[in-house]
Amino acid sequence: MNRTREQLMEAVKAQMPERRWQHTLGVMETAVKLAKQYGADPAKADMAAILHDVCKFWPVEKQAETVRLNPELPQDMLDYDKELWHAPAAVAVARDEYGVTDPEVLDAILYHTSGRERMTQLDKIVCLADYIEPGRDFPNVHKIREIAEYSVEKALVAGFDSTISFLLQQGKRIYPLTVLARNGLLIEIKSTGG
Ligand code: DGI
Ligand code: FE
Ligand code: FE
Repeated sequence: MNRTREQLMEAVKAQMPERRWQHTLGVMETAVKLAKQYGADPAKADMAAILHDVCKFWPVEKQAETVRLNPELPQDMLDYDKELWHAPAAVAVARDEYGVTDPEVLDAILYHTSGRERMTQLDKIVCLADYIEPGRDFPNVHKIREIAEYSVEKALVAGFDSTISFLLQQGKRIYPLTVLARNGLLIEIKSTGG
């Protein structure tokens, strides 16, 4: 509790392989940059980015158990792909082990993988930074980085499109909030004349 930012970073780093820590550093840098560019709080973006994948390398059963022990977290994520579970688990860890109380930061962590229907500016920025941090490499990542130069919403739609296509190819189900997130972003883009 009440650790300095450096102590928090050490604690998170200790829970993952070096490669995932480098990803976390990339998300921090990118999220702060996007926050400044698109009008979110850079300190909140930094905090959410540090913690967003803290549980990624926990055994999946421990991730699921952590979610089950906290009924206020969205239990329905456990009915979908296990890749989603590290996000709600990280909220419990951020709050209970590292003393994070800011609901905006906790929500940005919670929805960093799935997105949600009415994404806040902070949600969008953390989710997009996770897609485009400099270490990321997947088909279309260059295109999404280009779009991120002028529209956070359009870039996120492109990110969700690639994730949804990937899930379809694998024959997997899609968590409904991802579909709602994409629909919501498309409506926002339309209403601002994009
Ligand atoms: O934890 P990271 O690897 O940094 O990235 P992430 O938290 O965005 O996790 C992405 C993975 O989650 C990606 O491989 C796709 C998978 N996934 C499984 N089901 C869903 C999903 N992603 C979304 N957005 N929606 C799903 O329903
Ligand atoms: Fe993640
Ligand atoms: Fe990540």
